[in-house]
Parts: sequence; structure tokens; C-alpha cells
Amino acid sequence: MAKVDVKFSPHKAFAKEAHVATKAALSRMVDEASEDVVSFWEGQARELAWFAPWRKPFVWKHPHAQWFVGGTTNASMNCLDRHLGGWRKSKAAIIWEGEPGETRTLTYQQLHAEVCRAANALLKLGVQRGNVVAIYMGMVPEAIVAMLACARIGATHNVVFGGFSSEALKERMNDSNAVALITQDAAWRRGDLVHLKAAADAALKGCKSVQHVIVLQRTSEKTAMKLGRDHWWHEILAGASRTNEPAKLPSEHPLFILYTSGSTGKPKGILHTTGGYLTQVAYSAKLVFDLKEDDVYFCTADIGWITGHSYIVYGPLLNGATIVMYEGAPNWPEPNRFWDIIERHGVTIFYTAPTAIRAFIKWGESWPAKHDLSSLRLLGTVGEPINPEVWMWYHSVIGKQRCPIVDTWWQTETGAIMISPVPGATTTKPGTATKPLPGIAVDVVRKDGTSCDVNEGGLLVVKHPWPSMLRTIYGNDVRYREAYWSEFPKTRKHPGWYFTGDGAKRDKDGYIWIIGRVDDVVNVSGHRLGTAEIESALVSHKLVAEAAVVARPDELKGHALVAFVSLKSSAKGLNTDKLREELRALVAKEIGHFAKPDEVRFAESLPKTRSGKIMRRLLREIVSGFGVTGDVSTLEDMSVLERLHKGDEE
Ligand code: 7RM
Repeated sequence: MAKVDVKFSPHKAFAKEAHVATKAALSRMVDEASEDVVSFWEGQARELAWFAPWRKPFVWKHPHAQWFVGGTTNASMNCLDRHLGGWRKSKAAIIWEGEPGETRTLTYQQLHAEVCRAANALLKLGVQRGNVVAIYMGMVPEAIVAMLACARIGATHNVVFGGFSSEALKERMNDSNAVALITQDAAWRRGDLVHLKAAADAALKGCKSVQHVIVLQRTSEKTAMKLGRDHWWHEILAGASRTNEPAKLPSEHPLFILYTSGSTGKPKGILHTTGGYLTQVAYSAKLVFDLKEDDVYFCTADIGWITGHSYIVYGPLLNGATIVMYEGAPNWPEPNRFWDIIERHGVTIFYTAPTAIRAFIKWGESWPAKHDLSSLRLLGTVGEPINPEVWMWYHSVIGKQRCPIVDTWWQTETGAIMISPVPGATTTKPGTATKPLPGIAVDVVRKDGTSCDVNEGGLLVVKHPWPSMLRTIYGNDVRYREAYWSEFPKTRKHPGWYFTGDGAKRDKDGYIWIIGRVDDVVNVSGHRLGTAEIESALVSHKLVAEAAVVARPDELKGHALVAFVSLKSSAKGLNTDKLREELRALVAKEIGHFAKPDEVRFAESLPKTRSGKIMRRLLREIVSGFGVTGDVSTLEDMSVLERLHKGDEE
């Protein structure tokens, strides 16, 4: 691995003000949690408001957890009503910026009124507690209003990312048996309109369960409305009351379903419930982002992904924070949009993904240099391993060596952050998410369940259930058991552990380094390698923008490695044969000769999911020569795939 062998301890000025200010304070929390993890989580749950207290904090019937059983609460009440008693009612909950440039601010009181109106509208349409409501929207405040309105009446929301096709929407509405859909006419993206309602209409042709469609008018596009089925948001909310009694819901009431990809073609409907989820997202948002009353928090995720659910909507609002929500693309109209937003709104906390940071690097330092980023005090990253060079760039160019970076590891399934620095207390190292948060029991283990030695690659498991864990895969509990609980099953001698699907290792300081999904772990001539490690080496080359390494079966070595590399614009015109050799030599230097890719293929861009993850499965299929067979519904840009294939034939 490219070595950036440095450590950063929290700056004194930051630590002094932080919720958890010292290493000792953090270890006390860790100890307290491991002595009695259930009562630790009870303490966190008491930070929320409950209509009725729980009778049993934790019930475990492998592999199904229930938290705070007997307690009743409501997510919308906790995010909104709780903040209306004092001055916070006039605090900005959402500062929104549309892609064309308009801005809107909603105070907690205003957001509460909108959510109540939307809840009343849903009730009027006959949506009931326990029904599923699909939400297919762009990044507009009404998407948050829609989620919280569902939560308020006890309907389960199923947010489908606005970049998904009508096919994907149809599949997700059908699988979840949605009774209503909330969408919008069109959304702005990179100066263009994405016609969401038209896509929804196509999806609805193949969906019998949806009775009602609510359509937000975001643009002036002509939009077809089906009489009796379709209702304009502004019309149906116009007559609705600004007050609504939040439903008193059992702690285990289903809050939302969110679809995510597994190793097969069919997406999995991850089911999250109320009390445990809220407890852990509120706790982790406060601890990891060190949220304070005057923070302005900007997370660049889309609400269609778990990061948007937990750390745009629920986590920050539960803490009464001010969030910045941006509708469009980071490079519209120019590649400085995020820096411009940070400067204009005085953003203090910025949470983004490595894939975005790599794009910032590619666009060049001159863009952030145009802006005053001095309001920033904390940076975060999530979604993939961040390679140390990229971390260092983030640290120096965006954080000006002042801001701690929290590299947060978690999954759609975990609901909340599991492994992360606590910024006032943890010494960070570029490339590692450091240690599990207090209350979280993770380990790196061998196939036989024994713990790995220092620096030995193994499987990342969670050994004790946690409040915000998924409860099942909606409608498919068998798959739930298989996907997460079959690798380390419960036996007479073994309690059964949750398997994350990730490979990892732990260094001498006990820090966890995520190697990547285990399906990306390859064996070359008897050496166990994470493709991410090789990619990290390739990306450390100054001309490389992105790299993805996949394996194809090889008679001699077990696996042969193929590296797909996209170059920065500064590489234009250079001799690619020479560069190819340079890159192989670089991998040899950083990792060893055995890790040298057998083939380096240059590609204009790499196939990505819409959330920015490189789809290595497609690349594997391309290099295996059998053609692409599996699901490509999450692919961001089909033409990338075509170009890669064409490259094949040359
Ligand atoms: C939040 C999210 C989950 C998978 C997970 C990992 C990878 C996420 C990190 C990371 C290294 C990180 N949910 N992953 N965060 N790998 N360092 N900080 O992304 O369900 O979409 O993906 O993402 O492989 O299993 S997710």
C-alpha cells in the first residue's frame, strides 16, 4: 500500500470544545459500553422523547433483534416537535439551494407545519399506519417533508433514488407493495431536467398496488396528470391543517425500507425500524460530527441513499442542527459549486465521499482556492476506502491542515456509523476509519472465527447486535439469514455473528483498515490481495484519476489482475505504453512484484453505480470474456460499458 505514514492527533483548539474531548474520555465510554452494552444503549435512547417507556430494552432471537420493546415514540415528533418549545423553533432546519441558484430556508417551526400538512394530506388519501409509501424525488426540501410526514402517521417510506430508471422504480414499488407514490414533475441536474413524473408514469403502468400519486411542482414543465390518481402537492396540501398529532408507534414499527445491491442481481429491501434506529443515528451524528448548536452541516449525499436518510435527515434533525441541502451537481455551473456553497452559507461540517474527492482532485486545486473555506471545522468521508493520498489532499487543500477528518465506515444494513474517529479524541491516520464507536463490537476474524493477528487480512464481523441494525430483508427473511448470518452461524457453541461482507485488517494500534468487499479480495500466486490496495497504488501516480482492479482466473497464478485506469486530463498525448510500464512498476514498488497487474487498460471512465461506487462486477465480467450478464440497473452511464466493450475488440 502506498505509505503515508503519518498520524494526526486532534488539535487542542478543536478538542477543547468537543463533546468528547480526550482519549481518556473516549476510552471511558468504550469501557462503560462494553461492561453493559444494553444499559449503555438505554442511556442513549433516553436522549430521545418517548410517549411511553420501554419495558424490555433488548430482545434477541437470533438473528432478529428488538430494541426498547414496549416503548412508543415517533420519528417525526423527535425530529421536529421536540425543538419547538424554545428558541430553536425559529432556527433554520434546512437551508436549501436549488441548482439554478435560488435558496430557501425552513425553520423548525416551518418544517413542522409542512410535515403536518403533508401528513394530513396522506391521511386524507387513505394512507394508513403500516402502509408503504414510495418517494421518488430529487434533492428538494419536500423530499424531507415527505419522509417525515410518512414517519408521522406510521407509514413506512421507501425512498427510491431519483437517478433510478422507471424499471428500477417499478421493481421497488412492487416488491414493497407501495400504496402511494410521492414524486415531482422534474428535477434539475447539471443544467438539465430529469423528468421524474414521466418515469414514474412508465413505472406505474406495471404497478398495481399504488393508488395515489402526489406530484410536487418543481419546474414549469408540462406534466400529464391522471385524473383520480394524481394530485398536485400544492393543491392537496393547500387545505390541510398545520397541526397533526404524531402517531404513537411501537419502537419496532417499520420506519423505512431502502433497497441496496447485493451480490446477486435482485436488490435487497433493507428494513429499519423506529426506536433503535433513531437512538443510534442521533447518538452517532452528535458524537462523530461533534454537532453543536451553531453548526451548519452539509452532507453531499442524496437522500435516496442511506447516508442521506441517516445523516441528512434523521441524525442532524434529531440533534436540532441546521442542514444545508443542495439540489444539483457539484460541477454546475462550474466545478467550484460545493466550495461556493460552503463559503456563502458558512458551512462548518462537510461530509462527502472519496469518489467526490477524487473528482475534486481531478478538477484541480484552483477551484477551492477561489473560496474562503475558513468556516469549516470538520470534514467527513464515507462509502469506500479512502486512499491515503486522497485523504492528504482533503486534509491540506480543503481542511487547510486544521480540520479533523472522520472516515466513517458503515452500511445500509448497519443504519448508522459503526467505525469512525471521534474527532476530539481519536488520533487519525490517513486511510483508516480507526476504531469502532463505543457500544459497537466489531472484530476482524478468520474463516474459522478466530481473531486475526496484527496486519492479517480477515473478515469484518459485528459480534453483538446494535440498535440501528437492519431487522430483515423486506419480504425475504431467508435471504436475510443467508446474506448476513450464514458465514458465522449460530451453533451450540457459537452465538452467531453478523458478517459485513467486507475484508479488513487491524494494525498494531488496533486501527481497522477496510480492504474492500470480500468479493474483491483476490489470490495471486498464493498472496492474498485486496484489489483496493493495488488501486491505491495506481491512484498515487500523478497522472491517474481513478483505477479499478479486477481478477480473472489464471491457470498459473490462481488469479491474474487487470487494472482499468482512467487518466487525468494532464496525461493527454503521453505515450501509453510507457505509462503502462510505469504503473506496473509503481505497484511493484508499493506492494511487491506479485501484485503487478498483468494488464493495464486505459479507459475514459469507469462504470459506476449512481452513488459513485465502481462496479467491479461488470469489469470482472468484461475481463472474463463471457460478457455482462447480471443486473445493470444501478449503472450510472450505460455508454461507459459500451466503450469498455469496444475497447475489448481492438
Ligand atoms: C454508508 C454506505 C456499504 C459498503 C461497506 C464498505 C463500503 C462504506 C466505508 C467503506 C471503506 C469506509 N453504505 N464502505 N464506508 N469502505 N471505508 N469509510 O456507503 O451500503 O452503500 O455501502 O461501502 O464496503 O460494506 S452502503
